[in-house]
Formats: sequence, C-alpha cells, structure tokens
Amino acid sequence: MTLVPTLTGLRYCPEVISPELVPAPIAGPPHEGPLVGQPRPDARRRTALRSAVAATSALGVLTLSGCATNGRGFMNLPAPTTREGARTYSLWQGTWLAAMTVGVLVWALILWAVIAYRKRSDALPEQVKYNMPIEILYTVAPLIIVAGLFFFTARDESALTKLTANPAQTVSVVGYRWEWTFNYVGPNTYDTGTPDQIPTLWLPINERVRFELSSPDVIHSFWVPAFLFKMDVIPGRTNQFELTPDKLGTYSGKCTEYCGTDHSRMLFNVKVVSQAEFDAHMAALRAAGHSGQQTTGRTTNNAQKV
Ligand SMILES: [Cu+2]
Repeated sequence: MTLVPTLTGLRYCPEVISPELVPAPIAGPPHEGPLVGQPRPDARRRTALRSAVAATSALGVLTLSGCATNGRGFMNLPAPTTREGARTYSLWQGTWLAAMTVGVLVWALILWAVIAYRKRSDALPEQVKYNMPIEILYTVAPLIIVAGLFFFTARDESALTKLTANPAQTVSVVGYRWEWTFNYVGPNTYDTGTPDQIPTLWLPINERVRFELSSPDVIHSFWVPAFLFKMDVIPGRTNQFELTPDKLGTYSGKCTEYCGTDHSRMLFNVKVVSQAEFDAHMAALRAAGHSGQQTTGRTTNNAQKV
C-alpha cells in the first residue's frame, strides 16, 4: 500500500496497488496477539511527539544562541566597521529573518499535520486527489521568496560597488604569491609584507577609500571580514570598490581564493587610525625608504618561481 503524506492528510494511491491487495485489519480484541507486553500505540505516538517537540526546542535554542556568539552580531556576522557595512548587515538580517519565518511556518505545518491527521484507526483515510490551491501555493510562494531575495541583493550590491568621483584616499592593493603590497597613491608610499612579517594596511578613519585590486600572477581575493566585504584580485584587470572605515581598531585580513602552496600564509592586518596617526605612518614609510609604488610581487621563495 502506498500512502503519500500531504498537508491534507495521507493520500492513498490506487494506481500503484489495487485495493484488493490491501490487508484487512487484524481481528480480535485489542490486547491479544503480537502487541501484548509492548507499549500501546497511543503511548508510542505520545513518546514520538514529545521527542519531536524536544528536538525542535533544542534546534531553536542552538539557532537563537548563535545571536550572541563570540561577541559578534546577528547570526555570528562580525559587527560592521565601515559606513557601507551597515547595508550588508541589514541584508544579512533580512535574509535570515525571511528564512526563519519560512522555517517556523513549515515546522508548524508539519507539526499540525502530524497531530491533526495522526492515525486514529485502521480504516483507510479519506482518499483525495490533487489540491489546486496548495499546488499553486507551492509554486508561487518560492517564486516570491526568490524574487524578493534577488531584488534586495541586486539593490544592495549595486550600491556597494558604486564608485565616487573623488575618494579621499586611494590604495592600490597588489596581491601576489604569497603576500600583499599596499600602495598609498596620494602620499606615494607603500607597505609590503615579508615572509616573516605580514603587512599592515593603514587607513584614516571616516575617509572614503578606493581600493584598486591587481595581481601579477594568479587569482587572489582581498577580504577583511570586519568590513563585510571582499573582492577577487584578478591578473590582467583592476577591480575596484570603495569603503569608509568608521571604527578605530586593528582588524585581520586574508586571501580568500585558494592560490597555491602558501595561500594560508597570505594574511595581513588593517589598522584604522586617526588622520594624525595616518600622516605620521606615511612619514615613517618615507623615512624607511618606502616611497613610490610597487606594482609587481616579489619572489619570496623557490616555489613561487615555478
Ligand atoms: Cu592568494
């Protein structure tokens, strides 16, 4: 016998097996035969229901506790440290809330169907075919959800990748196997990493910075998790984006595109500092001979030459 669970109950499919082959209910008093000594069916169903409720509650606790893990933001996303990050953050929140709403609705309907249409006797349930309103709902609801997610993602992505005419600072980022160089275009200085010491990118607070990304070798990806932004660094083209850091602090960055042997060592720091500290660092770079711009990578080990 084939019974298909639906929101309107169990559907018996007569085209799969004929009704004559359906075994008749077992005759006799309810406590005789193979069930003697075992829990009654009602007790088993209650236990199963209690287990389902406990599992759902545990899942809810685990999901909701993610809101405050490691001092991070909603659902473990780092709290934004740029002006533009607030937009990414609200897109993240909205997407999760939409997903949670759908999840809660589906779990509630499953629970309702399990309870309202549980087996009450050995008689076959009412046999139904199709349910047009529900079939239409199954089709239209996902389309509305996907269209909504697409709309908000496209809207925010185009806003986040918009370039302005005169950003306050421009940093030319060169990612190469397996280090980073940060060229400060206005001050005409650069910070670069060595195999022993990862580089630090210095940025003045509350100034819009344009990042120009380039690579002389393979594809890398520039990612500062606290900025809630990343973009690929592709040889032969210059990718650009702009951000305005608005929180003082030191943040970690990394290459997030597997690029070869020492990909995991392609790390860097970002220091968001006051304008005075930024100017002092530029002066220190000049004093250390780091004037000018580095547009190609350095050979850091033999593997890189391959
Ligand atoms: Cu890389």
